[in-house]
Amino acid sequence: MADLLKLLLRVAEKAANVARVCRQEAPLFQLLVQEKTGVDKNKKFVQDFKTLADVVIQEMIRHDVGAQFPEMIDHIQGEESNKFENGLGESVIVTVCGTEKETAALLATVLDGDQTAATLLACAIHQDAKLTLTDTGTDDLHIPLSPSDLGIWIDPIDATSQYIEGREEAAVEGRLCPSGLQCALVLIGVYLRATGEPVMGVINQPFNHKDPTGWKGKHFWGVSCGSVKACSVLRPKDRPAKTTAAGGPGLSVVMSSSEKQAVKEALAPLCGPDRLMYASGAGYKILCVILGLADVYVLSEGSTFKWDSCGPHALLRALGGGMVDLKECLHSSSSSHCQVGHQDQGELTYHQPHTESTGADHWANQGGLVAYLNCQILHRVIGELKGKF
Ligand code: 2IP
Ligand code: CA
Ligand code: CA
Repeated sequence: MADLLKLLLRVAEKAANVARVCRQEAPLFQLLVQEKTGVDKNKKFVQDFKTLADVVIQEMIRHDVGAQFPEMIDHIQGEESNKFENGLGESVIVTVCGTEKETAALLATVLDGDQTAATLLACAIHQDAKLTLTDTGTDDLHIPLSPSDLGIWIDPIDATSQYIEGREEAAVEGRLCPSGLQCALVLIGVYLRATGEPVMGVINQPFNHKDPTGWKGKHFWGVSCGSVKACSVLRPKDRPAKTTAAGGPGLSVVMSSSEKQAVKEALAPLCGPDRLMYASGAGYKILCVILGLADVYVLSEGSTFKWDSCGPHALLRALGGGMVDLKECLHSSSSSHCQVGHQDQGELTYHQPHTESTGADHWANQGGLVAYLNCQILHRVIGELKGKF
């Protein structure tokens, strides 16, 4: 299934292009940043263009994966639904059509006849990403998976608020970006339908850095399938010491700035000075752990969803780490997560909805989570949090 990985890298790059085009092309950018005003209130398309960008990206990924792997088409899910209501109250199913012209015509109906915006968007959707896959290490990979056993979770754009706001923060080497365009990510995760185990993940950061020609992206991938573990990111033990969070005084923890005070206070004593950090975007915080910019990401609320965590979770597992349900770990009497045979205790899975919940909460990571690379550190964090909130 190295073909699937290559395809996901390509579609994620195409998704990143669509995200960049929406900010670069004036007619699309204006729609993206429109504020809700009195006059526009009934024109749902204007307020919801950001949702349309998400829907279009998700459908494009679904279309391209389904075309190459028809066995998977009914098992590709994401944050968005493809049903969209235009300014006239008509419901339109957004799909990627056979030709660019047809897609543009369909998008124009959603965009209340805005041909310019529809044409620009259709062009980006139908453009084949020129992603050079040399040096990614995917060529020699043999991944023992079959498409009919797999499902996919997509978050077309994570940290949408940062994407819309569009602040251009300068990145500092070895430090995370607390907010700004860098936090916006395209997330694609593949899991086993039978067990819900995440086995392959692709993360594309459309706005990684800016050069004189504009924003440039970066992609990351990982595979964790039985004994096959491979990742585009170096394993912690192979990293140059100064680029990692480990080794300094105390742990480094990344959280949402809206995290509970009790959790912040409980973890502060474990952390070194300035090492209790805050950043936007659930996917971006997990990426910070993957890259060693933080030891753990702790979230005490059920405010993330399967599409936020599946892809990045596969990269953590490829590097020997993982992501657990925080509530489950806090209530478990066992401390055996690191012991052989108990590796998967508390690990999040991706195949079972919470049938008692409604809407998006069906697929929430309800018990909160901890993302980690080192399970000894996970233990310390869980031990510290027990009984504290
Ligand atoms: C959001 C986004 C938010 C995050 C939230 C996610 O996804 O990643 O930034 O909150 O949990 O569901 P926070 O930044 O406080 O961690 P989206 O942008 O796709 O709605
Ligand atoms: Ca999200
Ligand atoms: Ca999203």
